[in-house]
Amino acid sequence: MKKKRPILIGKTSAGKTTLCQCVNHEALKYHKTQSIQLVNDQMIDTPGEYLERRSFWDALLVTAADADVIMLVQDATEDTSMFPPGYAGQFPKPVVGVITKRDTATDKQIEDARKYLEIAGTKNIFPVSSMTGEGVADLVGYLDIL
Ligand SMILES: Nc1nc2c(ncn2[C@@H]2O[C@H](COP(=O)(O)OP(=O)(O)OP(=O)(O)O)[C@@H](O)[C@H]2O)c(=O)[nH]1
Ligand SMILES: [Mg+2]
Repeated sequence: MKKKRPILIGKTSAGKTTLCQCVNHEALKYHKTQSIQLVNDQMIDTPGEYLERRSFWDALLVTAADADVIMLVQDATEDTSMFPPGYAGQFPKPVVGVITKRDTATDKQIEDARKYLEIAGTKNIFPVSSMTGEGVADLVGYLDIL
C-alpha cells in the first residue's frame, strides 16, 4: 500500500521541517521553510506564515486537497496556539494532532498543548521529539492504519 501523504500545518518554528527530517532519517538541519515543499515525494511541509496569516488559509486548504492526512503541529514550549477552535473541521480528511519538542517541555506544557489541539478539533494526538525520536514511530505507525 502506498504510504499516506501528510501535510504539516503549524506556526513558525513549531518543528514541522525538523519532524520531516526525523521521519525521513535525515540529518537535522535548520532551514526556514519559505514556500510549500514536497519532501521526499511524500510529506507536504508548509511555512508557518501560512497558518499565521489568514490571507494564506485558502492556499493551505487547496494544498491539503493533495494530502491524505492533516497534521496540526503544536510546539509544547509555546504558551499560545495559532489554531482557532474547530480548525480541524474544515478538512474533509483525517486530522492528527502532533505535539513537538517533548524533550524540552514540562508535563504541564505537554498537557496544555494537548488541550489546544483538542480545542482545534483533533482527537488523536501524538507528543513527539524530533531530537530524541521519542513518539515518532507511534505517529508514523498511526498513519499506516488510517
Ligand atoms: N528541542 C527540540 N527542538 C526542536 C524539535 N523540533 C524542532 N526543534 C527546533 O525548533 C526550531 C524550529 O524548527 P523547524 O523544524 O525549522 O520549524 P518549522 O515549523 O519548520 O518552522 P517554519 O519553517 O518557520 O514554519 C529549530 O531550531 C529546531 O532545531 C524538537 O523535537 N526538540
Ligand atoms: Mg519549516
